[in-house]
Amino acid sequence: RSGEMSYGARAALSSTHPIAKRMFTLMEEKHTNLCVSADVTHTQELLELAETLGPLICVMKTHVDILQDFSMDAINKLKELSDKHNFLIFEDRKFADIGNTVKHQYEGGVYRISSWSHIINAHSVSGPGVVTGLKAVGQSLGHGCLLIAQMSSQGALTTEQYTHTTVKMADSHPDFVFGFISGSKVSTKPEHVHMTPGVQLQSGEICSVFNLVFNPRCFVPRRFLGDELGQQYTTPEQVIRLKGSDIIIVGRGILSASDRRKEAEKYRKAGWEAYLSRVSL
Ligand code: 6AU
Repeated sequence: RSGEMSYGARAALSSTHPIAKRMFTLMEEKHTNLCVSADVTHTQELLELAETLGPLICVMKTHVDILQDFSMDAINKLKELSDKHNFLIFEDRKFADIGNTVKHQYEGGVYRISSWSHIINAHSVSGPGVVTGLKAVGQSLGHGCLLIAQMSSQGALTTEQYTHTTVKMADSHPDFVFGFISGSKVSTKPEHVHMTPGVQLQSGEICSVFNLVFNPRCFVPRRFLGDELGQQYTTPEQVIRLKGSDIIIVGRGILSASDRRKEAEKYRKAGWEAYLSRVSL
């Protein structure tokens, strides 16, 4: 079962997509299954994150449409840092339209995502045309796509049937789709990569006096709480060891810390140790 195979062994399978191969290989080399979600609004901060956290991560996930000062110059610097520190770039664009539209969105516009992002993701809701459209642009560039099979947010419409159909869609496009965004392992194929958002280490919250008085929910561990806008959190240990996912995606867990590098190292260690305990089961 894929849960018991090492990342290295999965990289070596002949059916593993080149991007997944690269990912599994660098994960094994750098001892990391941490993807940082660089949800910042200025390019300088994005580049600082890439420089300081680069050695600790396997993937840097971006939302370039929240940058106030997006420029191709900044993107070129990000590309240099991805080479320097050996991590992959994942633009979390969540394509979700008909094939012809997503093709243009991926290739053109202001961001020209296909010219710099190794990885993109897409919702499967519009049917397989979304993959065909994206593949027409990304495949020849050697890029890969993740399908969103489950979402971390409260009330998400990704039912069991939806997830199942999404996995089948991925199976029909092994030359472009190499894995999933999901809360748990949804595919039994060891060549598929599973990346999970909604991760925080903290399992309890130190309540302020104000919260003790006015917010009884502060007695509930933070991972059950989320962020007031529907996000829900689980821990690296749960995600990697119990749910059988491969990569933890962490945004605010790291970004809101005063020492981001130190915090990222905690997540890298927690994710890696959970992986080691899983493969030695
Ligand atoms: O750690 P957070 O909560 O600060 O950030 C989580 C990141 C955000 C979301 O846009 C993204 O992960 N995300 C996704 C992705 C990666 O596709 C899917 C999902 O279901 N939930 C989720 O939070 O940048």
